[in-house]
Amino acid sequence: MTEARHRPRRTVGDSLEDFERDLISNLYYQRGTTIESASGPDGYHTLAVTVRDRLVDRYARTAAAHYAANPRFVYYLSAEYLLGRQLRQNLLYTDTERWVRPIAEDLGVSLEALEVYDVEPGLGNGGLGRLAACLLDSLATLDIPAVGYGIRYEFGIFKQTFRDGRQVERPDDWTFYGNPWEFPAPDDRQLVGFYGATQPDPRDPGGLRRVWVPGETVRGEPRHMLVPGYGTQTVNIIRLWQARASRESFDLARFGVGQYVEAVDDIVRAENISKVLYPDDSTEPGRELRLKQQYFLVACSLRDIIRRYRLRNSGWEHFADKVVIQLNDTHPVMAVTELMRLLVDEHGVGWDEAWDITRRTFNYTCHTLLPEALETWPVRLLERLLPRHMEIIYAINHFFLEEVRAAYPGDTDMPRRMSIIQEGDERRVRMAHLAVIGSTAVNGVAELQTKLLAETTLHDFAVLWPERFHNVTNGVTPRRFLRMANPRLSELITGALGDEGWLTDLERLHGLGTHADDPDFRAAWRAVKRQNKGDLAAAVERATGVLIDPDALADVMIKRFHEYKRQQLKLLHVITMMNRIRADPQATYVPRTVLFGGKAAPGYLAMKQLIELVNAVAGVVNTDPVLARHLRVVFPPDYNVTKAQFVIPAADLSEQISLAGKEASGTGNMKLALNGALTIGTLDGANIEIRDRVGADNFFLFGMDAQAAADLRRSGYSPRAYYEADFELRLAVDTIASGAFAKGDRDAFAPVVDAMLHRDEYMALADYRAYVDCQDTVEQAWLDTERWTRMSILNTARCGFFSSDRTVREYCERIWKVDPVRVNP
Ligand code: GPU
Repeated sequence: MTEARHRPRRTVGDSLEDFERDLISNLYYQRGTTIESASGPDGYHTLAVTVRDRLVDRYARTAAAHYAANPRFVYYLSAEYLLGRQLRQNLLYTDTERWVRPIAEDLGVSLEALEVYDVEPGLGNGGLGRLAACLLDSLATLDIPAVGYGIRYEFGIFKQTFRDGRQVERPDDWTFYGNPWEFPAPDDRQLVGFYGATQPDPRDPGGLRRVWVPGETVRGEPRHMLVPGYGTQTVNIIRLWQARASRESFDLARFGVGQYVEAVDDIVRAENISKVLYPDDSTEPGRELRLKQQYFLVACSLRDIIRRYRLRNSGWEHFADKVVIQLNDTHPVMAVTELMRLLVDEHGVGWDEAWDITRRTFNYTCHTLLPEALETWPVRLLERLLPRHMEIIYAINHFFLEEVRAAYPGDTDMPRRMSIIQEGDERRVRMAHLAVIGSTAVNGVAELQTKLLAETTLHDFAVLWPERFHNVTNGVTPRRFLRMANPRLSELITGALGDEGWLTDLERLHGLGTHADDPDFRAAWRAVKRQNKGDLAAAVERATGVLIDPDALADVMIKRFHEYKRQQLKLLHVITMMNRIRADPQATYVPRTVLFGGKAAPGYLAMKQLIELVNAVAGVVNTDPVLARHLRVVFPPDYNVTKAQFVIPAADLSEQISLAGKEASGTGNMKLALNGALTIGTLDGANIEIRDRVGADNFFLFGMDAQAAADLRRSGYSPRAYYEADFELRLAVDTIASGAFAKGDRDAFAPVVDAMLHRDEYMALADYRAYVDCQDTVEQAWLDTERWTRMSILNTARCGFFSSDRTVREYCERIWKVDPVRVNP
């Protein structure tokens, strides 16, 4: 076992010459071409694998160190990951960009030109998926032994395009050019069963152990991607499962009689499981294939976790000491029943011992306060698709309800409320209840949400088991969202603080506080923002054809379209600005660019109409010479992680205007504040914690708090009353109703108007006046350039808390109880 045999490539002592030699060799032997005839994809792929190989070396050493230490591992189960582009990140993490630049220059190609082939894996919808990616980044950076498990969707989140302003979805064929970042591991494939029936196990007559004979089996083949830590040797992995038909699926009999297409029916059905990501954010369509995806992820991952456990351990008594599994929302919660099934049915562990192991292994993160986002599955569907799991759920529920009855003797309502089974015309399984019952720790993702969870959604559980409930406020990785997204600001920060230590110790940004009063530093700060805005203006022009003024206030609302996030409120403000300019075109106005970014779920018709309206308003504003002098509205399509990295560094104003009590946390709010944008926001989610840290003077607060919103709803909310009482609001709504954004067609946006005036589920009209007045305060602050700059610097300086390194440290200490394992160079 010589070093050389295990380490064909040395990253220590690696040089520009080594790198260049590897590049040429990879181009030649992997792409079968030469510099003279290489295409763009050839160049990208070659650079990618050359950088990747540096990480492979670290990964091999990480795996060896983990094997030797046999540590406790964190397994993160998530149906979504939004990793973002890989090339720049891996250049940064291997510190090889300094070589690639001169080599590329030599060859007459630019890194930027190659980067167009670096397609981000869009394996998620929004905040939940991006959080998973940030946590994995921080886990590796903190040297925590961890594996992320997910699904390798063949098609990720759809590409958003606009046709006549309407959202049109196109498939995201993200592996079209191949994906140089992943490694297939077919040896670690797993078989997953569906359907079929259960029968008694002769080894346990009349007992809880049973045999499940599935009616369909599907293979899961893993591929992994490397997840490097920053400033450390650790490289962890994320394992993504792809569904493949099992060998028996090919119907030779049919093929033999000429039914070639029918012969592959089962193959197609099996492989459909990982075909496409469900494009719903926070609201579940509840379809059978989605449940199949969830169980597929869970079944493959648990078997893999057990396989890994058994590499160094035997028996079950240490399982929960070596394994901790984090359930990212309810999507992977079937893992609780699957682990019970594996232990009891397949490994013959007694029920009580299996339950103890299971409960000690799992923890659950809840990312919502919306009741409709808490998944439930029809009992009848589960009985058919996963008959054994349904039996196990009944058994778990039985023992649990005994506990509830013992705790509340004589109370018949409590067992009904807490039961895993929701009774009614269609009986359903409440996945959140199963998650809480099957976990050691349950956490919310910001202080307010955790508090409201314990007071409302999960109140009964918080009373029964207060010790299970925790808050772990979300965070974001400063590597991607500050260093990579905003290199200019990063350089300024590093210059001011003396070194790059802040990249892994973000609280050091506090050191910028003293520079906030230095006029030269402020000027430099403004210059960075101005340059970033110039870059954004160029990108926006390319994407939309609309010219924007880099000196205008850049007001951004970037997030999924959802009623509770209240893009409609932002739009009412835009229309109010329009109406004011029209009423008095000679007055002076603060020039403003309003940038929207975000997708709507394809089935979410109200939000698709709102997108259409945003585009229609943009069309009117940008082409009206009077309006366009002061105001521009842009909506670059297909907002994703890559675009976030462009927009965030250029933002002056961050719109975080959800109805208080609805946004669990938000993470875009953190990214924007960290990049020096000032927030206009409600007391919702992590906005509250941002404001607490940056200071009330450096945050534009408006609107009802969660209590006021709940009170108003209870007292009977009437949007119409607000409409009638406020002249500007009435004018804004009437402008939409008049057909002004639809060439006079009054019907075009009637449903939007109708929803505002008659339902307004998230009470945008009630917060309108406070919001518009607060926007006036924003403009006053903007006019005082020095003051604004100071506020901006202080936002960055005081947002160190929102590093996902801090988030992961809290999970490690309070929930996972894991320690780092260092990897030697
Ligand atoms: N979130 Br539930 C999603 O992005 N998708 C979901 O299905 C659910 C929650 C978001 C929350 O809306 C957001 O407030 C939070 O910051 C994010 O998860 C990460 O916790």
